[in-house]
Amino acid sequence: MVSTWEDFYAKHPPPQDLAQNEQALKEFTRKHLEADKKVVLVTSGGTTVPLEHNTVRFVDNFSAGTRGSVSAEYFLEHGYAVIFMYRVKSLEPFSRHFIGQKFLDLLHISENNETSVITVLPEYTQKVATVLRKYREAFDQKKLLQLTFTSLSEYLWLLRSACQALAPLENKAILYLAAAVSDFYIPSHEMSVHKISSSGPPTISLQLVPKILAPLVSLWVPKAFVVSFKLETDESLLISKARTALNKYHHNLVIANILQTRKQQVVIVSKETDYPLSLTNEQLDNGDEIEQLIVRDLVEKHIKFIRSKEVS
Ligand code: PAZ
Repeated sequence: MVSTWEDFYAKHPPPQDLAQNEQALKEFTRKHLEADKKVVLVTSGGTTVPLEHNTVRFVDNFSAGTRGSVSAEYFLEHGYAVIFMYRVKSLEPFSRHFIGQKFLDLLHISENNETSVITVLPEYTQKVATVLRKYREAFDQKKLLQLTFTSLSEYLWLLRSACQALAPLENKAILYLAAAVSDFYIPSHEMSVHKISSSGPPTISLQLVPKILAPLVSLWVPKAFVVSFKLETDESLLISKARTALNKYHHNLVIANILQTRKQQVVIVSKETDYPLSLTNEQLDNGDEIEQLIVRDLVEKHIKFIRSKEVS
């Protein structure tokens, strides 16, 4: 059985920090609306579906947050203000360059009169400086707002609030929905309160998540430029599924990708056309990022979209 999106919101309470996030969203979008800036909402990372109310176990969706965090940086470079809505502990713009041990490898420690002096190794100084400058500019000039979710329900509540805040920007807003959102969930009233016992194999019944693109496109941000992503593992289904989504939800674009090749190739699918964007093996080895091509392509399309609305 599929419940409606209204049902989902009625049966799942909002996250505790929603009011605070809504305030931040309101201030951010108001500032950029007044400055006549374009704003993009980038969703990134996977949602969890808890199996218990006191959650010990959950079903997760695959996504490292690379697509979203890299794209957010390129949108900033193109002059967009960015709302980056991401899964807790997935990759974030700027800090993604220095994750894990890589960060410690950048540093040098020397002892000086019992004082430890830590510096960036000379061979990395330029890279750190470049990233740091962009990071400071984005935050000091309030061009980047970061908000987090973990579970499917938190994601859906925050997404709706972000859309409500973006609606006044009309066609100046892009929705770039790169998060990997679960298609299945356990309704709140069917979920075990405590940790499921392991004394026997559990029977877990998942329901379909209502398709949130429907109200998003038709009700929440009907004037925005909406881009969804389609991830498949079977190449023969990719384009047909992307097109089906476009015909069903009437949004602007689907970016289709295959799990194993997603960093090297995507297909940009609109109602009329589809074409690949790709990197050669050499470009990939050099550290080029396919998100640079994706964002450049979208920015051009967004400019045309805004112009088309001005003349019509
Ligand atoms: O986050 P990541 O770079 O590891 O992966 C990106 C992605 C594959 C999750 C994204 O490009 C995507 O396709 N998102 C939508 C997934 C879906 O069909 O639900």
